Amino acid sequence: MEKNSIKNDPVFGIGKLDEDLEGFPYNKLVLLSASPAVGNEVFGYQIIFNNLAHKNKVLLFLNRTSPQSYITEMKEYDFKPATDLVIIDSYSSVTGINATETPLNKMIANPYDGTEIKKKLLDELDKNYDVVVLDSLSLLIDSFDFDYVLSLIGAIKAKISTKKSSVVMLFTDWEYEQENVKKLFTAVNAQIDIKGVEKRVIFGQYFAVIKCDWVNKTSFSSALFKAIKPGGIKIYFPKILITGPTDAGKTSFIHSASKDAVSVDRLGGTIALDHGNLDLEGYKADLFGTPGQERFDPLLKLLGGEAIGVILIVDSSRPDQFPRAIEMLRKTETYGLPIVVVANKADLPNALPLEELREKLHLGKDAPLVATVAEDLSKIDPNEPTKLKEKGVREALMALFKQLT
Ligand SMILES: Nc1nc2c(ncn2[C@@H]2O[C@H](COP(=O)(O)OP(=O)(O)OP(=O)(O)O)[C@@H](O)[C@H]2O)c(=O)[nH]1
Ligand SMILES: [Mg+2]
Repeated sequence: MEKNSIKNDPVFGIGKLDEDLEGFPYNKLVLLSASPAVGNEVFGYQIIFNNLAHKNKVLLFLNRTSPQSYITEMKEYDFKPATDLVIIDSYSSVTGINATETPLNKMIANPYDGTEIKKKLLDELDKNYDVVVLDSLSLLIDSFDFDYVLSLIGAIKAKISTKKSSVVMLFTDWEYEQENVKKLFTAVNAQIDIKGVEKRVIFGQYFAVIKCDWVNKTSFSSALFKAIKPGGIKIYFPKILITGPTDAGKTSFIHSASKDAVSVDRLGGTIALDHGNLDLEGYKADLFGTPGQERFDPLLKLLGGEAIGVILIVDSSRPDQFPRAIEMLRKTETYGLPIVVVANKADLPNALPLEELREKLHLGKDAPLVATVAEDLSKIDPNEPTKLKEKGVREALMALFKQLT
């Protein structure tokens, strides 16, 4: 047989989806449904790349662009597809691109001939592909109509039910008639929406599992993401606030967490804000740091707006500042958001032990509290932020990311 036990099942190759959906079993139809403002093609690139990397056999039905430009785009995300990707090219022959049929490149002679497309695709499915990607369903709907596409989906479903194959279909909802869209959603085993988060402006994109019939759950999570070149889909937190009393080490933390942070500082104190972005274990985040001095408090509410999580930094040796720390959560209006408390300056002789800090800060016993300390004590300059040891910084960030996903 063409499959054996060492073969991998299909994967999404997008950590959060593979985790939440407990993998990607055979005989399933998955719809990735995007709103027009948000691109879904990178999901296709990533799924194809990762399945090829897992030695799965992959078929791509391509009608949105030419195979050449599809592969070029994939490479820009650092997805260099193995040479064994099979493509049904339902694009080139209308553009006059001179494309010839090869074992890897199957040509649709007339992309306006629904019968040809259906026959070629279904015949190809006999060859036992682990994963089939249809890019794009919306274009098929536009070229033909919903009835054609629903009957094609029905035929694909029947075909793969006897095979070790699963299908991913990319769909953009161009405000089609809702009744038709509903039929489409009903026809698939899993539906994943890809949308923009709109709060005055689109400030983020998220994907959300709407249904999945092979996982026994009543509700699924959603995740903010960003498509990065190179790198692909990363879970992305557009705004994490770093706040805390003056001199606690907020600017130091942000510069230690990101390579290219910028700060508006004077004489060692922040007078406007810090900003940094980071890339850690598949997560991306933008960090915004507040000043600590009270004379800048009018900025706090502004800086805290639309934050989705907060890291509160305190100086472990300054319990006198703890009430101010809590007050800053209120002033930034981030009280109640997912939080990690960072107890910095663990090196100082009068730094309090973590348990005492927890009590004095009125933190519950499960609230994440992480100690951090300067990397090189001999280099500390009272007028400059300093680099903190990576371990504590990473631990604090991961503790927050865990709460956010
Ligand atoms: N001893 C010690 N000093 C530290 C540590 N971390 C930072 N510092 C020093 O503490 C001072 C304040 O650090 P910053 O990062 O500027 O603090 P901040 O919270 O941004 O301060 P403001 O912006 O004024 O509120 C600097 O002189 C740092 O070098 C640490 O772990 N140990
Ligand atoms: Mg600062």
